[in-house]
Amino acid sequence: GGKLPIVISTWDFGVPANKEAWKTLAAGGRAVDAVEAGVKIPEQDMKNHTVGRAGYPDRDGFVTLDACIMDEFGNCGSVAAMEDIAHPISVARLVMDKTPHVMLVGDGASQFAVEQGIKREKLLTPESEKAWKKWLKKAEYSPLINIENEQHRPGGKYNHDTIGMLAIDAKGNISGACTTSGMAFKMHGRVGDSPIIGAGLYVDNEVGGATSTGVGEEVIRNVGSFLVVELMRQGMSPEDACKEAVARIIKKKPETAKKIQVGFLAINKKGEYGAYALQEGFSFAVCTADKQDLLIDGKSFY
Ligand code: SD4
Repeated sequence: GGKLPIVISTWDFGVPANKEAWKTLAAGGRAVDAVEAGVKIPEQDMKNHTVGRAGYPDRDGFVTLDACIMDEFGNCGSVAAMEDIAHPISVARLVMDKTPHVMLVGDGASQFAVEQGIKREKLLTPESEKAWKKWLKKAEYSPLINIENEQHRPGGKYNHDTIGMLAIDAKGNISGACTTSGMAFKMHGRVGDSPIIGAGLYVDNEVGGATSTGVGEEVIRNVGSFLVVELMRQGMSPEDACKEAVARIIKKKPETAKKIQVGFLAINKKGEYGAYALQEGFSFAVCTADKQDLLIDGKSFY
């Protein structure tokens, strides 16, 4: 670590997302603007069924999106279970910038987005609808452990993958963003960790930032991202802090922990980063002025 600016994000789709965020960082822009721009790439990707507009629906056929953003001043904004709006991260940003609140949910979030000039549109794509109808035949809710990207993992299947992104700008300020369509075929109204400040994302500009991906219920139970940041405050490295947060999940629910994936990604004030996950196969992308990397289980993929 050490070199600034830097942007890191979860999963293979973090690579193109980081590239977009980098444009803002390289131009001397703010980390908060970089992370918003970066995560919009997977949000708008029609092939991505786990984040944004092409996300898989819940079990009743509704696409409901969750996102949050947090800046270097401790400002934060979030939307949860929002329908009919393609870029939840931008609505989360507007909640942060334009309202006295931190979190808007459901219809209220969509209504606010429309008032801010964002277009209401149908999100369920023909492909997502087909996947949902196929799921309905058995209607079994059992999240897959991995999950990743056919591109690099032949045979891999998308089920749940959230983009969590953390950036430090040239001034040394830290911000983060997290956005997801949540667990595919979840119950209608279910909200995961991703839009919850402290669970799916946390930033403290004195210490660092953390974000999570995987089965959100276990992250919420342990206030995962806040825990990782607090452990770094006490002197742990980003990787050790992520590892300890994973250990808490195992300790609290050992049987559940065997069957699911949860991954944490963290960065400290110095720009050192690390990750740890319950199961193997967790990847994250790193972008600085001198490198563009994808790490899978901590090893460089390229
Ligand atoms: C959730 N954490 O809604 C999200 C889903 C997901 O990779 O990540 N996962 O629980």
